[in-house]
Amino acid sequence: MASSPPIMEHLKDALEYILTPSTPVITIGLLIVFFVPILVHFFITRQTPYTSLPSILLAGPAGGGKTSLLTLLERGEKAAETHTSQTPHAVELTVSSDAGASTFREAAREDAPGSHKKFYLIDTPGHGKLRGAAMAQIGDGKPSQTQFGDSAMLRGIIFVLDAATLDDSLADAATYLYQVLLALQKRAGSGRTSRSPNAVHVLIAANKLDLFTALPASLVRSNLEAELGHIRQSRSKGLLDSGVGTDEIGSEEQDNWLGEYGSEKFTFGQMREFDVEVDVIGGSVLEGNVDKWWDWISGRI
Ligand SMILES: Nc1nc2c(ncn2[C@@H]2O[C@H](COP(=O)(O)OP(=O)(O)O)[C@@H](O)[C@H]2O)c(=O)[nH]1
Ligand SMILES: [Mg+2]
Repeated sequence: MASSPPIMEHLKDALEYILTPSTPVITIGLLIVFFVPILVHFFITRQTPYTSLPSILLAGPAGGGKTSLLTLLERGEKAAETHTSQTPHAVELTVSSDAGASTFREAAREDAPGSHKKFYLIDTPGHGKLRGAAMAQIGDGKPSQTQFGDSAMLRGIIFVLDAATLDDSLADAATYLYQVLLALQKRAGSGRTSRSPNAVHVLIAANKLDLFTALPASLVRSNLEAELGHIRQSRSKGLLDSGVGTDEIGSEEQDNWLGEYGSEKFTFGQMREFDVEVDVIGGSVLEGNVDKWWDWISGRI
């Protein structure tokens, strides 16, 4: 019985070896300490699909400058001739929290200081019959997969319009904007019963201010508000004229009323009740004057 069983001997040896400070043991220990977290990180980021990026949607009538804006932001240079978009198209862009950057190009550089956040910028066709693509991206606030990820990740809508021809195209632009705002209003309403969707704000980008016929942002705002008021009025005319009191009008009628129910004039401020903030800012893609729009995007992401 002098010799203990060989297994115990081996165990004792192994234990002694591990507990004695030696280069290989320390090296293996350090390797584990350093690489396990890195491996875990890669494992987790692999599992998170790209589709979880927040997104900004470009909408607005055809010819407003959506595709030119997307190209400018993507390449940082003036757009070549664009062609009429038939299908939605998205690019991945980066905003940085660099407060010192004076232009969007500086703030969007990969090596800009500050923290970086990626997002999708989604271009959609503006032609009347193809507007369903933009409306599908807005969704109803419930998580639903669209072509560019979850519609619940939508953070903002840039409604680009041509401020130089707005006088002639006001009715068409306002009709489209009405659709967009009503969809957002319904989206916010649907959230009241369940999980509230993230607020989606709207930037009305009054583009082409380089042209001398262009209306300033303040006029674009008041013209649109007035036209949206007319559209709202004509859509509900049948019911309001029939002399039925507001209580007797079905809730469906209230659901389809944009802004404050029963109000005479429409203002963008009425959308605040539905968590929709509307800004009107002028700019020009042609002159690269889009920094204020870029700041607005940075604030949404
Ligand atoms: N003068 C001027 N023209 C512009 C500006 N931005 C875009 N355009 C032109 O407007 C036209 C329509 O632009 P596009 O990006 O295709 O509009 P989209 O239909 O909204 O995608 C193109 O010929 C552009 O060159 C601008 O700021 N000023
Ligand atoms: Mg286009």
